Amino acid sequence: MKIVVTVPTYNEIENIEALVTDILSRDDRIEVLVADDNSPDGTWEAVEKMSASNPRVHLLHRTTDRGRGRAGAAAFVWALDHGADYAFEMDADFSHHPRYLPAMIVALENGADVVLGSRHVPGGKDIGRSLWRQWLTRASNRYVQVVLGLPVADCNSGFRGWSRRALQLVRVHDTFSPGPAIVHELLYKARTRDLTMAEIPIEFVDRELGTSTLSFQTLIRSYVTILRLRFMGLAGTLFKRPAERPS
Ligand SMILES: Nc1nc2c(ncn2[C@@H]2O[C@H](COP(=O)(O)OP(=O)(O)OP(=O)(O)O)[C@@H](O)[C@H]2O)c(=O)[nH]1
Ligand SMILES: [Mg+2]
Repeated sequence: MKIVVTVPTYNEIENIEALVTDILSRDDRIEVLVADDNSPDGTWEAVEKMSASNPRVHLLHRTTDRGRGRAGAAAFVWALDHGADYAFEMDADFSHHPRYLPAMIVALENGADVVLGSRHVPGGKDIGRSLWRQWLTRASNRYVQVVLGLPVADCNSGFRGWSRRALQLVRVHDTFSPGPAIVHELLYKARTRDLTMAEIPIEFVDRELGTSTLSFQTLIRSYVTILRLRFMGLAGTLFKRPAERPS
């Protein structure tokens, strides 16, 4: 049994070493893959150093096709290529705490195809963010639920685990979202494949160290991508390689 926990990073030098160490301590079967887009702050060099002395740490050092979505998809493809039975994705800024990994692994072992770390199920929380930001999260969550018809409480969660079969069924090697909308693209594709989804309550904590890469422009682009996903679903083109489509 091999579990690969992937972490997309851009300028996370203040978080990455502590995060990787914490993730590895949660289960002996876990290996970590950091997918870094050539961060100028030395994140990838730090991971490279860790990987030299620890065979459970891996680096995907990306120098082209930058983006959180591209990095996340490439990391899942790496996990499949390296024989992962389960693959997880989580942010590097401790918003997604590794302490939830064991319960999420159990959910997959109990037969879920996809497991989400969820703020919006009983026991889940959104901590440390301004009321405005919490409202924005809830409003955008509602938008995604309605537009894509997703049967989950927290559609925006980027803290997720997948079975190998589920990643193959959503054709993770053939995604197109460049930014954060990758989480919606994969979830929507999972829905169209009738995959079962479980949600584990998490306390989502706002980042304390490092800086956010999320801009207003990225947010708007994600909302447009979500609409496009729905149209593609209706047109039956969701699973055709959409390389020529604009992002
Ligand atoms: N590889 C890669 N990772 C990225 C990129 N942009 C963001 N990330 C990572 O994606 C994860 C989520 O990014 P954040 O900046 O925390 O975005 P957010 O959680 O929506 O915003 P905050 O509320 O400010 O934390 C983090 O682990 C980032 O380091 C990118 O262009 N490439
Ligand atoms: Mg964050």
